[in-house]
Amino acid sequence: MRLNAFSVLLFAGTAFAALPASAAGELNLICSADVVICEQMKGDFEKSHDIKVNMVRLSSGETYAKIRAESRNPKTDLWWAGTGDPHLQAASENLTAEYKSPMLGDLQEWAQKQAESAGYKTVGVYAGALGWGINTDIFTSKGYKEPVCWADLLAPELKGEIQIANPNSSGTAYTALASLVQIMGEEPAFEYLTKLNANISQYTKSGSAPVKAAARGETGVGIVFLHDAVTQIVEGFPVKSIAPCEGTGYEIGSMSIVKGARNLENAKIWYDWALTPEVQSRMKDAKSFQLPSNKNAEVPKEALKFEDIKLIDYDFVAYGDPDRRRELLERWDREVGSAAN
Ligand code: S7P
Repeated sequence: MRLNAFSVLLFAGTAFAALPASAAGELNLICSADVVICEQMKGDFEKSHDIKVNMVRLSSGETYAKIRAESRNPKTDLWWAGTGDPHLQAASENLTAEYKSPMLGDLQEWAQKQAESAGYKTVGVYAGALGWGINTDIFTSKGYKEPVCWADLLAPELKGEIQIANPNSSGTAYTALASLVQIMGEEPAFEYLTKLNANISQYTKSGSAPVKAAARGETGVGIVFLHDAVTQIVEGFPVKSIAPCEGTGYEIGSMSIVKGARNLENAKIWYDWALTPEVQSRMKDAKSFQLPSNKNAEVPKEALKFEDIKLIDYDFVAYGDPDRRRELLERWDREVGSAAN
């Protein structure tokens, strides 16, 4: 059969009409995990969908600030990954949109709870516990004692040997701040952080930077998520991961659709896709070793098991509250950040 110009147009129009309006186009994405997994996710998604992903990598606190600043004219459609607290803070300020993915029922209880507590304006995509990674070569050559408890990080011999991120920009560091407040109580936690400041050489912008610095021998200790320390171990660096003896906090890494997203249907397509077991099982290929939220996803053999770590009952509702965030960060700036070297 030969098609004339009219029938081609008619055919094209019919075919186009049969597709969902969102089957092509763009998606403006902020990714708050490590850049390697961000690139893998973007690549995999673009291979399997006719949607171009415009991605930027920003730390969790930076993303929250950007989404807030753009709330009247959102430029971002979807925020994938990053610690759950700022996602909850964004949800409670109505900066993110309610969406109940058909995948919800396949998720772990902690991921469903995260969604429920935020009126389905966010959802859990992975989980990981906080701790630190030490450079074992530095510890051996300098004869330092391995810190196994938060209290050990105050040892005078560790002066200038520790890095942690700034909790204003980094979700990892905000999790550390909120965890210490929950473990010790607010006054003792700030006393502790003031003392710890003497041993901190740098407050980095990104959460995983401290353990990357430790891996390369630029610092002895990086306070980070334990899975970020495991990544460096798997890369072959002389790093050991340590979960603090007093107990520690954890993250529910989350995902949210921005309210007023210009590419809403595409954002939903990514959202459902990112919750599938296939996608979550691929995270380990980017050496991303968090615990996946889909019950049917493969748990990487390198992932640290929550049962082996003394975890606190992290209060996501209280520390995911925007006012609580503001209070803690203002106090941190006054008492710790302003005194930093
Ligand atoms: O690297 C993976 C990971 O630790 O990065 C996220 C975290 O928010 C890092 O970004 P920040 O700079 O905001 O700290 C975590 O959610 C994730 O597990």
